[in-house]
Amino acid sequence: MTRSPTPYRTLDPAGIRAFLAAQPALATRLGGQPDDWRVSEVSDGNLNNVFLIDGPAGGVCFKQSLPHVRVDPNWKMPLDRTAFEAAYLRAVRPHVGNLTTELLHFDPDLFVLVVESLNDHVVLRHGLMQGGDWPEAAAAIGRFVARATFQTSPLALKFEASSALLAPFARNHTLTRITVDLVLTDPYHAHPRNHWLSPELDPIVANLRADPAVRRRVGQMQARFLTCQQALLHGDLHTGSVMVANHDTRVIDGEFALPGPIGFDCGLFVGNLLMHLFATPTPEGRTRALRDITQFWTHFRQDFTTLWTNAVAHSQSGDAYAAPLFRDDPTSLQQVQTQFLDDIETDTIAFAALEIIRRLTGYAHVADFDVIADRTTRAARQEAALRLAQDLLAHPEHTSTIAALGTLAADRAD
Ligand code: SR1
Ligand code: MG
Repeated sequence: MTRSPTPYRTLDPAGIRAFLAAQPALATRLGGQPDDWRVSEVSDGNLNNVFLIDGPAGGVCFKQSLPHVRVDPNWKMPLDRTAFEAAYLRAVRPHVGNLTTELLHFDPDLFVLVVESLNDHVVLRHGLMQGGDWPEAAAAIGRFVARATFQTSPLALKFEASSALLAPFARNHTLTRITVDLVLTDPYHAHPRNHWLSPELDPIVANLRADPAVRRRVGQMQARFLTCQQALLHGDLHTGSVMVANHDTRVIDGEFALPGPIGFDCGLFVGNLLMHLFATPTPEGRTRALRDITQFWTHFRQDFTTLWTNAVAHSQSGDAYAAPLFRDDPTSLQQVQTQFLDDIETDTIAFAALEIIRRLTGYAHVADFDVIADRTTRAARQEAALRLAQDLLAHPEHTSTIAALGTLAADRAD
């Protein structure tokens, strides 16, 4: 029998109750009767409706694509993003376990995604802005990126398998277009979507756009993003895509997933930690941000290398750097690993700079600098972050490691 599709409609709280009541596993998870369930809207990102539903026995998180950008109903958008998020969870959860959320249900007609509820958690960005500290979180994100990218790359998979895994995500055109425009292009020319703290930042924005070295590096990174399909990426790994609680860190919101350069995921996370470093008003906050950047990178690099070494040793590696060539030559293996990870480090620094520039001068800003009440101080901190980003793009040879980046950023932020 063929299933007749339910026409799409945006569900309100009553519709959400009815939808969940019709799914026996979800209704059991919540317990009691639909009228007992508390439905609270917690939409925080730019794109989707998100609700938490709590019942007598437990909770779930409900997310639905809208036919437009949530924060701009005039910006129409196809609905398929939650389908990509569901596919991303299916692809990476076996490798990362509880570093992300459990997928409980996906409805392909209503574009509804239901995942486990993280009631005890806060969004990392919000927590950091309030002066909170989660000393294990950055290391956990480093492990997440290492596992999610290594295991979906041809380093771990035969080419037939990596190709079959990555191909559907190469069709995530709607959200990849957002990234190409909003992250990689718009901030470098006049575009009506751009905005910034004006007039204070007008000179630095003009200077950035007029810098030919910046233009050349941005062009290189556009090409890298679009042509270097190393692994399956999360695609939007900023501090708003991470939820934290004591001893528990989860990556959420994988709707931007696409095949791409691993340094893109690393760079977005590092770029957001750098913005927090420039925005946080206390020396202790800045020390913690620097620690988090170091922890993230150290754990990413260590875990990625260990996964790779073990895969080769057990002849379980993929078709890139194939085990028969390297199994009995640990010196060469170490050399190619170092080069591979150094290249990711270079990409990470450039993508971190691009993320800072787009979050301060493009369409979608971040709240981190809002903690600075005084406008002159806020402008000065944002200008310092933008100058750092410009220098990273114009002179990549001056700052070639995350360690050097941390030292430079701490110096400029003090
Ligand atoms: C219109 S979407 C704007 C931004 O929000 C998302 O979280 C991504 O970061 C995107 O660039
Ligand atoms: Mg998001």
